[in-house]
Order: sequence, then structure tokens, then C-alpha cells
Amino acid sequence: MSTPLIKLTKKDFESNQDVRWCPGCGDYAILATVQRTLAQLGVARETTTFISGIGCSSRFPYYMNTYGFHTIHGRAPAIATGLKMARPELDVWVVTGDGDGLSIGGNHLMHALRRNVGLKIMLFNNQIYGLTKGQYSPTSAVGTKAASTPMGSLDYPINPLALALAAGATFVARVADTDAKLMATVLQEAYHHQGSVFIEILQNCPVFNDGIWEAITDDAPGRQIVLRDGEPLLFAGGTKGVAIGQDFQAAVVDAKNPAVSMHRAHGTLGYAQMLASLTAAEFPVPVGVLYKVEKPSYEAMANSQVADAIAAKGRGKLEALLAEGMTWRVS
Ligand SMILES: Cc1ncc(C[n+]2csc(CCOP(=O)(O)OP(=O)(O)O)c2C)c(N)n1
Ligand code: SF4
Repeated sequence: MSTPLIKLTKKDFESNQDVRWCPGCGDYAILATVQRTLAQLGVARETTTFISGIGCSSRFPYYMNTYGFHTIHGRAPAIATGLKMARPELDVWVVTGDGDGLSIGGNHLMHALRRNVGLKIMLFNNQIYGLTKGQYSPTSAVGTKAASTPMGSLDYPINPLALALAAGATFVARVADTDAKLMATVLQEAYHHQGSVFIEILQNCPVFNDGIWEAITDDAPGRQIVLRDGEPLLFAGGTKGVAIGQDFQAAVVDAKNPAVSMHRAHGTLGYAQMLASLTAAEFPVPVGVLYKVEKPSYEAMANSQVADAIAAKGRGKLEALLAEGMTWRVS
């Protein structure tokens, strides 16, 4: 991170491009919150980058007055990894969708997370392919009637948070596009994390999958547990709680029940997976930071290996390296 010489405002992070999302798209609220949060964090535009794949969500870099790259479908984590390796001092944000990040790009996402590359990945989950006019995606509920599944989809959906945890992400969070305040808090915490960040953003696509998160967002106090470190898992105005038992079964109980679990963002992976498995309509949905652990980042370890090799052998020459050992002439 580097600090700008003058204090920047949200407006300074807005590009001169016309924002081309449909009216009412949840992406607008995310964009505004990211721009505002970067200004609040006091970051410099010159050291901030946004890398995306393909999709409506992936148009994000055009709208940020920072550096950015709208890359190829599903490959944003791979390109962002290269950037973070070469320029570890940059802040590298990745924007992807449930189609881009979990269909064609699932493999790339998984490996960036397991390597703990210092990327801040935001996955806009609208449970549909928006840009290509509404085909079902890996997060669509079973039975989703879409352009490609007129009789209803048959695939069981992926839980993005469970996948990120299993892959080894070291910071895992969820927020809804309707909650700018919580999103800003999570983004600020994510900003200071050194390894791989994965944030699922529940995003409404009013054109092809309208209201998909309504049950969670229209009754936030009743259907969301806002995770706060060291505080109990409460919802419904503090009247109900969630107890996660020794047998890894979750249950909704009265808030006064001593079995109500206490949130620990630095808790075990098993506990975080239990949180990720709490899905509507059976349970309230956890939002905020589910899991956080500190581990050396990939770029720090790789660049330290390079420094050690240079210290031991001196700076080499690429041509000499390619010509050393066994070489063949192919004719
Ligand atoms: C190699 C390749 N395959 C397929 C496509 C078509 N395509 C473009 S965007 C997209 C999915 C976008 O869905 P998502 O990531 O959920 O983003 P959204 O548009 O919903 O934000 C697909 C399949 C493509 N552009 N390139
Ligand atoms: S198709 Fe959906 S996701 Fe894409 S811009 Fe329109 S509302 Fe947003």
C-alpha cells in the first residue's frame, strides 16, 4: 500500500466511463461501496488494481479510476497471481461472478486460494449468468428455470464459502449488496489481510434472477446472523441463537440457551465450515467474516526463495540458464 499525497474522495475512484449495468442491478451498490471504502482507507490509485474475468460483474475495472484489467473468462485469479508475484506491493482486487469464478474459472480460483496468494477476491453471486442472458450457474438452486433449463435445473449447487474454506482461503466472508455498512467493514478488514481473501457478495440480478436473495435481505434481522468476533450467534433481534453442538449439528435455539455458540473468526476450520453450511430457509444466514487465519503468502515465500538464490549464486542470465544442463537440438 502507498498513501496518496492528497486525501482522495469516492469521486476520485470513479472513472469517466458510463456504467452499463441494467437499472436496479446490485452491482451498482457494490461499486459505490468499494469506491467509498477505498477513499476511507486512504489508498493511492496508482497502487490499486482491479482484475476481472468475463460477465456483467467483470465490467467492474472499467468503472474504477485505478489500474485494472478486464481479462479472459475464468482466468482473473491466474492473471492476478502473476501481477501479485511480480509487483507484491500492489493491492490486487479480483472481481468475478458465480459463472466466471465457479464454472469455467473454478480451477483457477481453487489454486489461487490454496496458494494463499495475496489477492482480494470478490465473487458477485447472483445465481445466474447475467451477461449471456440468464443461463443457470453453479450456484443456482435445484429446479431453477432459466434459458438453458426450461424444465428446471438438475445440478446440486456449490456453496461458494464451503469451497473457499476447503481450498484453503485464509480470509472468508459474506455480505449482501443491500448492506453497504457491513460491506465497508468487511472490505476494510479484508484490505489489511495479507493472504488470500474470498468474499461472497449476494447480488441481485433484477433482470434474470430477481429476488433470489429476498428472503435473506428483506428481513435482515430475522434471517441474518451478523458475525462479530467473541459475540454469540444471535438473530431475530437477539431473541434467537444458533448452537453448534459437539456432533457438528446446528440447531436454532432460544437466545438464553447456554448452548448458543460464540463466534470466533480465528476458530477452527470445522466451525467455519459449519457456519458456511447454515443456509436458508432452514437457518439464518451468517454474514461478516466467517474465518481468518494468518499464514505466509505465496508471493512472500516465492520472492524470498528468489532472494536466497540470488544471494547464494548471484544474479544469473536467462540465456545461460536455458542453455545449461542437458539441451537438445531438434531438427
Ligand atoms: C470461453 C468463453 N466461454 C463462454 C463465454 C460466455 N460467457 C460470458 S459471461 C458468462 C458467464 C457470466 O456469468 P457470471 O460470472 O455469473 O457473471 P454475471 O454476468 O452474472 O455478473 C459466459 C458463460 C465466454 N465469454 N467465453
Ligand atoms: S443482466 Fe443482471 S447482473 Fe447483468 S447488469 Fe443486468 S441486472 Fe446486472
